[in-house]
Amino acid sequence: MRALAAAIVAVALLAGCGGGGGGGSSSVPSGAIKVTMTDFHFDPSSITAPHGKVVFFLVNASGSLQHDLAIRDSSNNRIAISDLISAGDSTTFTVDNIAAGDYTFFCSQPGHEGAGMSGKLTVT
Ligand SMILES: [Cu+2]
Repeated sequence: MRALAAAIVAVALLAGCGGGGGGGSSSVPSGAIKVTMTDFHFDPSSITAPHGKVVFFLVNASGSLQHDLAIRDSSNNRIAISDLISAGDSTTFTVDNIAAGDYTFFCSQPGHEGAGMSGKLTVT
């Protein structure tokens, strides 16, 4: 009975979060782009963002591996990299002053990009 009541409360809280805001470390900050990392994939794998400051909310939903999110420009210069995120954790990753252009985002852990952890970032 108690578990059922807790589940109902949880559902009610989730439903209440739709309007923006709501605390808790697992909620997506306002204006942030949520990116879920698994072994070995980013979801979404194609992101469009306005130039300037871009805030990512990274969720590592993999079974056990650590992942990060690095960004390189079309000249293959790495312009930003997030902290390494453990399985089950999430973090906010802010990139300041990103210019319009086409970028690649990828996981910098050995072998991960080759296994499929990359995507396209289009900054407008
Ligand atoms: Cu990775």
